[in-house]
Amino acid sequence: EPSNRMHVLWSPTTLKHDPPYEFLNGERIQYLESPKRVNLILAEILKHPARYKVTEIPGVEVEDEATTLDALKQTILRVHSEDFYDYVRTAFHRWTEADGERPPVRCYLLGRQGVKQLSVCAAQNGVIPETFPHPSLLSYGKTDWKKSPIANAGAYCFDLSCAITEETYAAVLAAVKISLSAVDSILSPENPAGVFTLARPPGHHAGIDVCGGYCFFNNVAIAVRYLQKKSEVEKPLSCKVAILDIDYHHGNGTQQIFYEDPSVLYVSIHAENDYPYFTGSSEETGKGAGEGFNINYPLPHYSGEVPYLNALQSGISRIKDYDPGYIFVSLGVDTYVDDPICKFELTTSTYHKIGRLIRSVGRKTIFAMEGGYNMENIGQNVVGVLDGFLEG
Ligand code: OKP
Ligand code: ZN
Repeated sequence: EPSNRMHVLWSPTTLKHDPPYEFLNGERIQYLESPKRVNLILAEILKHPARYKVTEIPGVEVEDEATTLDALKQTILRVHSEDFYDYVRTAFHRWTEADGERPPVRCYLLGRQGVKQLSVCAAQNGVIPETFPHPSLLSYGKTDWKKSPIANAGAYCFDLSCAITEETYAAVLAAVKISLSAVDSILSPENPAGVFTLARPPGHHAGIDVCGGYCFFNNVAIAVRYLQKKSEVEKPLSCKVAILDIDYHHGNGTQQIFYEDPSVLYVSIHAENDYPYFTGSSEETGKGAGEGFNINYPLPHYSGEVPYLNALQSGISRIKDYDPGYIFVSLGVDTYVDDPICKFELTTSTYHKIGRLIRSVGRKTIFAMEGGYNMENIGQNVVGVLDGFLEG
């Protein structure tokens, strides 16, 4: 008999990733994907101990047993390339140690008085790209961009939102660990109907060998592979999984990872003509054996509850037809009417309805935190979805 308390997993180590800024419309602004988001959601969840069982997951320290770290790495490598993994792991230290003593990398301000050295340096700001070794520019083949830490950033990022600070690697590993613990939890004898991974950085934009959109490792994709491997031992080849991505933005990374895989159905509802601008069309339906197992619902800007729930009903009926063993929900609440960077018009009451609809599929469900940037309502909106699921 499934327990009706939802398990919530989080880790204080995820709060350590805290880059100072990002760019929006060419302007430097405060980093929107901030640690505060987790604190606000957690505070809201802790108000309801009868419905949520909260567990703190310890982070992985670099000094941790080599075997623990290696097992985690091998699990991540089922999704990401090793070159990319090594970029995320080493970028900060490669860059700041490039010239010997730290911090050697300084920023300069070009002003009317000439070049002025600033006190700010890369050690605080984190590693972000400065140039992009674009494939069409590499035809000479004699200059090795891999030697340059800064060119590496350009090669492994598709935007400027993924600064790698000294603490970033620890935080992204903790996010992966939370995601794997959620799988362990849903397969445990306690058998909860739902688990929520309150992790950050988010994951759905992270592709096989590229980060972007605040995402480094694709938490959901890694957890899906881990679940499939774990359940394969008991029931060979029986583990079909559906991913329902309800973040405002298209999960280009998740789509890429499973595009040719019929064992994972990816369904996304997102804004059309919006970030990341190069994926998310309804004509992207999968490839090869995966044809028909990728379903996109792009909706116009300013869509509200009615078109949103229509798309969700349709997506949910496709998921029911697919008949997965498990559902992962990439849960973004940046669809909220007052989100600072998004243009949908959902209200807090819509989130309850979304949760209830997800429960109607009747499958074990792992909710994974993705986006949502309105600090006044993020807690209520996330708990709205989870409460709706619990109320069924
Ligand atoms: C991440 B998630 C454009 C800035 C866009 C990135 C948005 C990432 C959203 N210049 N910022 O899906 O909520
Ligand atoms: Zn988003």
